[in-house]
Amino acid sequence: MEEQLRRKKLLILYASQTGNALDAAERIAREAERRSSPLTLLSIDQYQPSLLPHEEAVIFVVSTTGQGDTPDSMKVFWKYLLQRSLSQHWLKGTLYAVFGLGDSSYQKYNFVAKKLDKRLMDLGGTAIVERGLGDDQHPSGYEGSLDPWMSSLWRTLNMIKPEF
Ligand code: FMN
Repeated sequence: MEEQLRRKKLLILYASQTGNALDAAERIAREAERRSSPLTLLSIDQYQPSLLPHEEAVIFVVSTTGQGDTPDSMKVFWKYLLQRSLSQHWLKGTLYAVFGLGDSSYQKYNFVAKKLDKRLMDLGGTAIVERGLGDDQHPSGYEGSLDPWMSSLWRTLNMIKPEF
């Protein structure tokens, strides 16, 4: 039953307050399509978090807003993930990658991506690559780190999951 629920495709979930994380997620999706990887692209509030353990590989693209706060669209998802009843094996077998969008002039720089990455790891998920952090202060904006991060993501995915 569990195996049936597992979809052999890449899931890209984004959480954006003003649109940048959506743009970044669309770039990742276009690159996945170019590589003929079947994928689903969704805003995180369109996704049922209880299904996460059934996914094979999930890419999160999340921005930080307010003072280190999650975008509004991520509130329900984040609350779900913080439940103490979830075990440290909950995401065993699920690959994930996190790309964050933030601004290093804020004290809580990329707080949401950092917190999400840690929580996914604590729940037993396996990081495909080290989290990527986009910075508005970079001369090329978040794209300055998105490009090298994507290269490393595809290179590693290719090795561990050639079907992606
Ligand atoms: N970036 C951070 O790293 N930490 C913050 O606490 C933070 N707060 C922000 C608050 C506001 C009101 C705005 C406009 C931006 C803030 N940022 C912060 C920068 C955004 O994360 C960055 O501009 C990002 O690209 C926005 O992505 P989005 O359009 O997908 O929401």
